[in-house]
Amino acid sequence: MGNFLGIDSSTQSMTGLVIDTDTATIIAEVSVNFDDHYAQRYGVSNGVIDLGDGQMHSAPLMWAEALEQLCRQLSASGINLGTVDAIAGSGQQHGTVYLNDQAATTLSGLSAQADLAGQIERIFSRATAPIWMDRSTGEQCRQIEAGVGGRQALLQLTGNTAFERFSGPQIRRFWQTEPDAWERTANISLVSSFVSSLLAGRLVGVDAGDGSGTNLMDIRSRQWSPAALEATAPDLARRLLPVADAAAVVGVVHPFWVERHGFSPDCQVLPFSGDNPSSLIGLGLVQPGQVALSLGTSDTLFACMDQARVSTTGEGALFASPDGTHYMALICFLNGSLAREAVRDRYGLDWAGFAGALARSPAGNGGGLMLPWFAPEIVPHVSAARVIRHGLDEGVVDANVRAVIEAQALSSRIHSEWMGVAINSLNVTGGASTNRDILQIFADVHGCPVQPFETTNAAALGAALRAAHGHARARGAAQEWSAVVAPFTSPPAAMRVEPNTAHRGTYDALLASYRALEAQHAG
Ligand code: XUL
Repeated sequence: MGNFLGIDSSTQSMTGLVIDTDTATIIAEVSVNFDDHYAQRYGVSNGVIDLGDGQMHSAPLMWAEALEQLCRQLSASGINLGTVDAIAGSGQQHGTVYLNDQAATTLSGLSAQADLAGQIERIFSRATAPIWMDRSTGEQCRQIEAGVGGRQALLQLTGNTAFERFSGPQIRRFWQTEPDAWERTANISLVSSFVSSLLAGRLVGVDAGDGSGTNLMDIRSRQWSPAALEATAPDLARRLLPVADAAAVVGVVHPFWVERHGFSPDCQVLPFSGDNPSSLIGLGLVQPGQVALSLGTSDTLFACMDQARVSTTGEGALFASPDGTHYMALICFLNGSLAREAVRDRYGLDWAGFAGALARSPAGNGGGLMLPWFAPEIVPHVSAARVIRHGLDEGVVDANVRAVIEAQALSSRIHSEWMGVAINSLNVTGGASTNRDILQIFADVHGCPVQPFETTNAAALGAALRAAHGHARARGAAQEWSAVVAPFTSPPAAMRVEPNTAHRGTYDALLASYRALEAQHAG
């Protein structure tokens, strides 16, 4: 097939990853760190401009500079950009870019004689872009929910209740607080669609994956919802481009990229998606029931779902998958490594000691349970830190170590039930995924095989895979998604941990008692 470039424009950096589908290898991966290059010029720290009062913004012009820098770094790493057949990408979700009526003509008329940022300086109706870390829109969230008939109505319509970080509330706040600049706004882009527009030299629409992080898109029809637009800001329909088909090539790169950076004039551009939907593809989750769990400070669960089901109690976000048919659930358990480390430190263990304690203790822990809320929990909602032990003596080291892991596995099962799809494979990434006793507990609790999984940048890889898929489709040689992702996302089978069927009864009983204990203390 060829070489495909995936670009992830994230909060702190922009990453480019090139895959060669003939050899199924990643042939380049480079990153431009925003603070390293642009801290002075754009006033960013960790990629973010803190404007006070919860307003967290970034600079779209900085992303344009980074895109050129990324191309230079890819070339310097030995990649001939002329061999790239197609480019797709992803952006940090939810951030909004406000463009004036000069944007479309400026983008199409770019000259290769000058740098990109200098030429597009005047296309913005707002110099900065609020991003997902913004916490200034609480009031707007409530107003939008009320405008569509309430919180549950917005949830059912768009797949999510209004979140402060989502695009719709950001847009509404801009309209309310800067009406003059709003009037000068001809188009609103997301981070993802802005970067793909720079490559294509014209305004590219938002894909359904990122569209579902706006509170503006009908999650089932994958079109902007007139009711949600109406509840958000006036004349929004004409400011948003139609939702783009993530799998359809939008055109070739603008000659700017050919002349200045050596891309082929035939190199195709696809719509970009959000970083989480893109990671779904990069983790290989293209069949319902395939799930990945990333064990970090917080544990994050990504799942591929067959239908747009929602959690009525707010236990996760729902996005459309850029594969065009499926949906994804994103569930964040705040007490991940945070809780594992708290237990490890409480008993003066290192990780080897922690693993030993797990290995020595019996499945089901003799019924002993812990609610490991060392910090306020997101899922289930727990407003203040508390650690509850039930049938568990705080003094017994091994049982406490087992209790924290069993709690996390049980909680991940209970709080993914709303997806309405049985988990049939679980890929676990992150530091703790090398511990086979941890994986065994997850396998036993979920009753499915669990595999440790090393990832690079899953969002950038997902984008490169989308580029490969879109390129084949444009040539009339469409491939099944599973065939596209498999060569890059299949963990080695030798590492697989199978569920121990002898433990099924033990964990069924423990699940019931954990559920009851949690119901008593959560909130
Ligand atoms: C998801 C979210 C973050 C950003 C980070 O809803 O807000 O994960 O996408 O880039």
